[in-house]
Amino acid sequence: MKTLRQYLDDTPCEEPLKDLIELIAYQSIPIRDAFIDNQTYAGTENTYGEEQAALDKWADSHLISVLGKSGFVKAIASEEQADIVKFPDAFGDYAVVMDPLDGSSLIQVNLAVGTIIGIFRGGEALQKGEDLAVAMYMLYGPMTVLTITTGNGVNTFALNSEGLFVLLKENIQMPEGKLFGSGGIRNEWLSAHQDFITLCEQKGGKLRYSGSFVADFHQILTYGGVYCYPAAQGKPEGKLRLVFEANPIGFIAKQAGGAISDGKQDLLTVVPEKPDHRTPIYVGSKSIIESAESCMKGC
Ligand code: FDP
Repeated sequence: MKTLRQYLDDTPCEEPLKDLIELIAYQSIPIRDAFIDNQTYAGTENTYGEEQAALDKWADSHLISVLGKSGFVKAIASEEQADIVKFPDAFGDYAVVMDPLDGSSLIQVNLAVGTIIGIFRGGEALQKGEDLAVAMYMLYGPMTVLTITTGNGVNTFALNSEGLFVLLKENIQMPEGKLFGSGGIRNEWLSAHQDFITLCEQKGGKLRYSGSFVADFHQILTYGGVYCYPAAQGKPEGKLRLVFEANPIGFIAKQAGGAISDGKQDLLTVVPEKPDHRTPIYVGSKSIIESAESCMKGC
């Protein structure tokens, strides 16, 4: 079976980028090993005022330490850091954007959570999503899987018993499926979003929402449909972040034939204003995202 390295060797990626991708992908092993000792909350809040899980903090400091020492990376924008972490002496010129542990509320209940990563060339972390060189996530479910694009299609690898990522699914295309899941509190949804969810139901859609963006997206990538975390009354920016969550996942969605939108525009074309730029998110099969945009138009 083709290993991650063999796959990377077939891409036009430059050698340091291949090394950086492998380095990050295999951090899934120590991160997964850290679950057992980091089950609860850390007693601290991140820059967004959200309670940090111990594993959020562990994965964040682990990845920053490994990437800092590697010399490949000039800058890291992490969901768990208020400011961009800089490595001016790095020999490499990549910038990494990351959500070290997405879906933290599910750690204690042993549902799937993941690590979301984007890599830019040029050492600058606040770039448009469409300019990503690489988008990937490691999903810690019954298997540990890596879904990755380097801009030439989407592939998923599974970590085998020898600790190697081997190809599981090649050239993934997202079907026009009917799953839908929406975050937020129904009573606080805008009426246009309510209309969109009603439309999904009228079209025979089936509700699927776990509370882990990366896991819910993995399901949408496989079966088709839509994941959304909308704007709400008093929260026009929604909950999720453009830089660490929407852009890497949206880049993968687009490479698989899907789309990502804030309800009005392709999120991959938006220049981030700051690391913690939040945005409403609709990501999934192309025609459902078009329906979301028609419902949200003018609201
Ligand atoms: P979490 O804060 O637990 O890391 O953006 C973070 C996120 O989870 C997403 O992974 C998830 O889809 C969403 O928030 C869950 O929010 P709700 O608890 O409001 O549903």
